[in-house]
Parts: sequence; C-alpha cells; structure tokens
Amino acid sequence: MSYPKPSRRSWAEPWKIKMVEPIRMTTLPERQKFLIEAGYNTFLLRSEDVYIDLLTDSGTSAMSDRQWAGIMLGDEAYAGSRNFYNLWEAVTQYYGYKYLVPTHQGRAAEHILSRIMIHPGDVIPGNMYFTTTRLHQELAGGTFVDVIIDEAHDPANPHPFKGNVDLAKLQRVIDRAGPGKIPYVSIAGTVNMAGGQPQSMENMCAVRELCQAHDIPVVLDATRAVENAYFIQQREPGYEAKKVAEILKEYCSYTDTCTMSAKKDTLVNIGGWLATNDQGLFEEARNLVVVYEGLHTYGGLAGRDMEAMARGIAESVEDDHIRTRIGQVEYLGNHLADWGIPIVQPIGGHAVFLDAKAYYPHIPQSQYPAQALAGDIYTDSGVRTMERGAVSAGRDAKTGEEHFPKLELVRLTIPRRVYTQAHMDVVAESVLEVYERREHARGLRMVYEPKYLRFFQARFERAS
Ligand code: P71
Repeated sequence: MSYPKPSRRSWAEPWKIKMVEPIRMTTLPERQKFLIEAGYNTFLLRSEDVYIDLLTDSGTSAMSDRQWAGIMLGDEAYAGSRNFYNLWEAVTQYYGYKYLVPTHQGRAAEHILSRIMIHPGDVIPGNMYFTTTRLHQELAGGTFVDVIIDEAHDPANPHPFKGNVDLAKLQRVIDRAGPGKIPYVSIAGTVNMAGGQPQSMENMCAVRELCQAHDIPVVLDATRAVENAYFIQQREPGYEAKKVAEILKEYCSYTDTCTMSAKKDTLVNIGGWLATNDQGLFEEARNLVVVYEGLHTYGGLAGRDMEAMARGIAESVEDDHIRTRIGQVEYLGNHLADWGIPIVQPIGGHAVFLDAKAYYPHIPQSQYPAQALAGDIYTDSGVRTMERGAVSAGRDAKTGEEHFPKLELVRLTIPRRVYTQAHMDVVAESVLEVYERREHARGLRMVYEPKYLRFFQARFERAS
C-alpha cells in the first residue's frame, strides 16, 4: 500500500528537556475574579495564576546547560570581571562592534544613549516607535518621527519586509529638520510594534548610504536582530546560502552603534548593552553608566549574568536554533490563519499578533478592543497575552491627546525554548473559542492612568 510521505517537521527542536517547571490550570470563576482584581490589565496578574504565559519573550527564555554551567563560573569582582571580557569578545565576534558598555537591560542602554546624543529640539527618525525607546528620546528633549513604509501599518499587507524604512519619508525629515538637528537615525530589526517584521539588507544599506551623505549616524536596536537575519536568509535573494551569523554581522556593519535588550534573542533572563564603533561615544557612555547602572565592567549585572549572555549569544546565532524558534511561532500563526482568524501577516519573528480591530469591529478604539481581547483570552484559558494598541501608544508628549494607532493588536509572544507544540495547540484552541464568541465581547474604560508607559499599570473597568 502506498501513502503520501508526510512533509518534514523541519523546525523540530535541536535540544531535549532536562528540567521542568510545573504550571497550574485555574478554574473559570477564579480567572474571572483574578482579571477584575488586575483591573483588566494582564501586566497586573500574578504569574502563578497564568497557565501559558505569552505576555512577552523578554527574559522568559530557558537557558541551556552550557549557560547554567557558565553561571557557576561567575567572577563577581567589582572591577574587571573575567565574564565582562568574555561578553565583550562575544559581542565583537558576532555583532562586530568594537566597544561595549554592559547595562542591566535594554532601556538602560537607551537612556544612556539618549542622554549623550540627543539635545532639546532634536528629531529622531525611525522605523516605527518602540515604547521605551521613544520615551527616552522624549525625556532627552527629542521628538521621534516614524519613517517606516506605509505597508507596516496595514495588518493584512503581506510585504516580506514590513520593517523597511521609506527612504523618501526619511529624506523629507532630513530636509525639513536639517541634518544638524538629527543626532542619529534609529533602526530596529525586527520591528516589534509592527508585528515582529524584518528589514531587508538592501534597505539597511540604502539607509546607511543616505545617512552617510548627510553625516548622520545609524543606531540599531539589535534586540531581535538575529531573528531579522533569519528572515533575510529566508526571503532576500542572495542570502539563502549564508549562515545567520554571517548575515547578522553584515547587517550590523551598516550601523555605528547599537542598543540591546539581551533578554530576547540572546537567551538570558536579564541583561543588555550599548555597543559602538565610535570611541568618543564609548568613553562618554562608559562614564555615564557609572552614574546610573554600576561600574563600566558590570553595568548593573552580576558576573554570572554576563557569562550566561556571552554563551547565549553564541547559541542564538546557530541556524538550527533560530529555525526552530521562528518555526514554532509560524506553526501557531498558520494554525490561526487556517481557521480564518485575523492576524498580522506575514507572521512575525517573536510573536503572532491578533488584529483586534478585525476581531472586535463593534468595539470603538476608544474602548480599547485589544486590551479587552487580551482579558477575554485570559478568562477563557489562562493564556496571558499583551495589548499592543491604543493603551501602549499612550498620549502625544506635547498635546496630551491619546494616540490611536492604525495597529490595534494583541501579541501572543512565544518565549524561546520554553513551550511545546501541544501548548501552541491549547493557545490556538482558546483563541478560536474567543473568536467564535466575538459578538458578545464588550469594551473597557480606563479608570487609572499612570504618567509614564501607562500600559504597565493602567486599570480598567467594563464600559457600560
Ligand atoms: C517586549 C519588551 C519588554 C517590554 C518593554 C516595554 C513594554 C512592554 C514590554 C523590550 C524592548 C524591545 C525593543 C525592540 C527595547 C526594549 C527594551 N521589549 N527595544 O517586547 O522589544 O528593553 O525591556 O530590556 O528594557 O515585551 P528592556
């Protein structure tokens, strides 16, 4: 008897499980109570009350046995720790930058960079805002201007590189502000708020050329640059035979400086850095880090954290690892798309994003449909997700008006090396269940709004 050969599950994990952490399923009445107590904000839930935690991929990865072994090799000297030099070597080897300043996480690097490079009245163009990045630019007196391609704002548009910069938009910003008012161009690969969408190498090169012509530095947010490199390998002609590690290094070579939240790509629970080829910037950053973080050879981290990071960097660029990582995200996304559930296309690197406007078209954006949807998924199954819409976008720094972004999304963010295919199936089933009951969904009103990054601590009640 003959039968069709099943297609290969090419993303199967290149590791096996050595240690497990129990998780607990709660009851529906318990979850209803927990969500009300949390003010309908998934950031305010206790993790013990969560079954599958897709809030973020930040600091939630599982470390390897090699990384845990590195933890035991922590050199906890106040100054000149061996692990700092190992980290510096790894950053130079894989990302290519000459100088390194460690920080406790990404926003600390953004803070230091913004303080040094931005002056009041400056303009910082970038490929879509990120919450902490934009806030530090604003706190330093700058204004962020979005120059991403229009396709990025359309959840259904299948453009393969929705993280690309629109060069005409960038040129217009340079002409209007004058190059002297632009301390740097801020590039992220992949673009978190667009749905984990990559930038092409060709576009990065073009940005570099344009910036060079005006003597403007390029600063990379390298938080998920390994995932970006994988998409370049998969989608950009000429890169299919190259290793992800090689592509990453070329990508970074078109930039002068990077900030990094090492809690994502590099497979650690805490850590970050600022890396640069500019010796003057390095010296200033190394000096300022002692004011806010700690000595320049630990930047708010323990020696063991830096060792885990150095080892995580090497693991993160392995082709087998990154294929599995993104393969799992695509597995979940394709499941949902096959059922006709509205998600951002193409499927992103670190997460599947639900299009809450298409999900709940009857809830006006002023009643935060994505916030409501995140709560409804938690109530259904104990799966925790994150709002990435109007609540995250906050208010205009000058006018105080609420931003209502085109993208009103719920992010199902997949931690690296943590959950199984069966967990993904449970998530997909819950998302489908909530979709089938969508006509009954109701919006929210905000009853408490903190001043900075309101999405973390805002509280809501059901809109009447
Ligand atoms: C994510 C996070 C963590 C987060 C931050 C703010 C709001 C909600 C969740 C952090 C990033 C990031 C990029 C592209 C800089 C940071 C800050 N992402 N750039 O996605 O995605 O890094 O958290 O280490 O300070 O859940 P930090």
